[in-house]
Amino acid sequence: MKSMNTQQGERSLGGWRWVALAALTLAAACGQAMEPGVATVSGTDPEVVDEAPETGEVSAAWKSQAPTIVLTASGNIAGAVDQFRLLLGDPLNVIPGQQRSGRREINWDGVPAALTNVDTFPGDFFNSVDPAAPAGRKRGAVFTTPSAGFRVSDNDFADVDPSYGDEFNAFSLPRTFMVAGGTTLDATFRVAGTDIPAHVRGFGVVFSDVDRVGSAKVEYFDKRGRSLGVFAALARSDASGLSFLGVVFDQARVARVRITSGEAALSLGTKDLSAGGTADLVVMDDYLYGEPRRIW
Ligand SMILES: [Ca+2]
Ligand SMILES: [Ca+2]
Ligand SMILES: [Ca+2]
Repeated sequence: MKSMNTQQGERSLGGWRWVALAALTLAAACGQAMEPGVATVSGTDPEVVDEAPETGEVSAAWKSQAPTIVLTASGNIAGAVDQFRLLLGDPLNVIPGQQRSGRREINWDGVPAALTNVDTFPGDFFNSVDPAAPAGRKRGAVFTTPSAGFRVSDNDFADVDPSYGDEFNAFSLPRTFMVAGGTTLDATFRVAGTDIPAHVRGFGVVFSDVDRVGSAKVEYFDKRGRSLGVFAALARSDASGLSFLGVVFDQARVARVRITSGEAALSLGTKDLSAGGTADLVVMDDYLYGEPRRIW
């Protein structure tokens, strides 16, 4: 990325693409979801960058606003998810406390049966601060929602409405995730296993059954609450119905993400757009994010 001087570079690799952005050259586009493959960045501020992102011949302005990488894919997303893992870095961290590098992941598949297929999945399940809790519950991500709660499913939500079993698919089997009674949630970060506020380099999410571009999107915010941009997932493009959206910044600066998953809440009798309904219903699977680092 260090040699990139144009305002936007893009290349497609095997059905998915990544887009590198020079934030300083892009017009602000607060609050607007991007078109497929066309990324936008808004609200970046040189003050939030406290170190030069790259070596080499770069302008002062460039140093202050390094590129953002947006990775979008639909259909067979496995390669894109692997590429996103590389962008976030190895290893996959599985122990509490701030690690020097790497990333964290949540695939929901280890959630206990008692917290599966109910609307009471705790938003802080993956950042327990209880010393007695297992390491697997200390991943530094906390979820909040204005809606009723959260639900993890092991049947693609077929127990909510029978039509959902065919509608949705897991990327990692068998469990998927959704807001209960709504479509939006916020994820914030902590030093894993603590209450210490943290931020991450990037965040990505797998969506299932995006029929309309814009119905599934992620907005990124810095530690001061300023938007770093809104990015929309691509529409589904094969029988799996999966889409992936991930954004990586040059350094830890994402203190919060707001995820919108679909246009309506799941409920008995509410059909997807593709099944005679009026709203595009979407659920989620894997979350991948950079190692949460303390906000100073
Ligand atoms: Ca299914
Ligand atoms: Ca899963
Ligand atoms: Ca849908």
